[in-house]
Amino acid sequence: MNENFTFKSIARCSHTQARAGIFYTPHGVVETPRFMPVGTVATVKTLTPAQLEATEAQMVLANTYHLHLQPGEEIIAKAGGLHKFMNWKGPMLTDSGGFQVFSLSKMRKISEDGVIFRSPRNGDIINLTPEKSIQIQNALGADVIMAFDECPPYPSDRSTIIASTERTYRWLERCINAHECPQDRALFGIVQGGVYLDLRQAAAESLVKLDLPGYAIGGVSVGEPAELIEKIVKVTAPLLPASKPRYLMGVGTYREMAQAIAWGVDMFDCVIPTRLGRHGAALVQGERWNLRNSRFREDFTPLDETCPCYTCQNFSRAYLNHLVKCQEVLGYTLLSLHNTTELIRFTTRIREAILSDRFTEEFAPWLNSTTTEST
Ligand code: PRF
Ligand code: ZN
Repeated sequence: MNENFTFKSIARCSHTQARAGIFYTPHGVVETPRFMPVGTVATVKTLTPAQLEATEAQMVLANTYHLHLQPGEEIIAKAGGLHKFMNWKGPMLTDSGGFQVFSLSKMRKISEDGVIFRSPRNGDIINLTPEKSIQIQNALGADVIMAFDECPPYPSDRSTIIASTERTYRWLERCINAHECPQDRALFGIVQGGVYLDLRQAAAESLVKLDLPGYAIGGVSVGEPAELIEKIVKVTAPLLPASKPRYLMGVGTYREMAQAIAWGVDMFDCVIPTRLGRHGAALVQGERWNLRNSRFREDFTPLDETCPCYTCQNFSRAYLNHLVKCQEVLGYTLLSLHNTTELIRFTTRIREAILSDRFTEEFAPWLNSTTTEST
């Protein structure tokens, strides 16, 4: 057992598999369930670290793919690692880059060895392998690093997913061999398997045997219908060890998080709060509002009266409407600050409900309904 990365479950819901826990890392704790903001290029877009801290963010993400392209891991290592480089003192996690190569680069070739692609920045040929991804992530120095995996598109036929899931397993073995400092950095495995529940189950079972310090569910929210996401999580999460953190990658809508928590998931990440913020939109009590809308022109109330964030405590909807109409940077910062606070607060409210065993009562609207709206 790795004492630097223990996970303690401190309360269980009596109706679902939801749990409240504490994940200990060398840079502090993550109180779960919890939403993790995404800082792709070592910045959570538009927010200073002080503003980020005010959202009650604990663990923050960054991306191997982007940071390898710019500024390069050598520079970040020279700065003393990601924490020092970006001045984030709390826990950090880096994604392995595989998923980003698949979703962001056009010219790519995948083989048993890894993925070869052209840098969108300068056209250089880049060869990203499991070993290279781990080497980059070790140089970046986050607390949690992710296995290099293949995230196939939806839909993919069964034989494609079988081959891809098997390769992801072989890549995981190579990641484990390449990982040099397991006391300082926890390597999480990623369960793939597409929408085929038996393949998900087989992948989960073989990954669990490797006794990693944490497990993620990947390959969801890639365009499949919402009901399928819940089915995949329902089958996969309970197979992952109760004594380790469970992380659902790239998921961060209210409904998907609430449902996944009910199946025992602890951690989430998504670019939604900052992306919406930069598009002039706000998450308000489960809805998405476009602040450009003229209905806000003379609305001098706060975005959300119940929200403790700096934006809601100090500014009106009318002012936010004005800022986004003028495309002022402050508007995007204030909205990103609110949206990030809102999603973290949603997961901490769920955590408190689990602690008092009122999760299913208090969050029934998110758990029962099967409508497909996407907030
Ligand atoms: N793998 C990795 N990162 C990811 C995903 C994945 O499958 C997803 C899928 N939702 C988001 N981010 N490595
Ligand atoms: Zn707010």
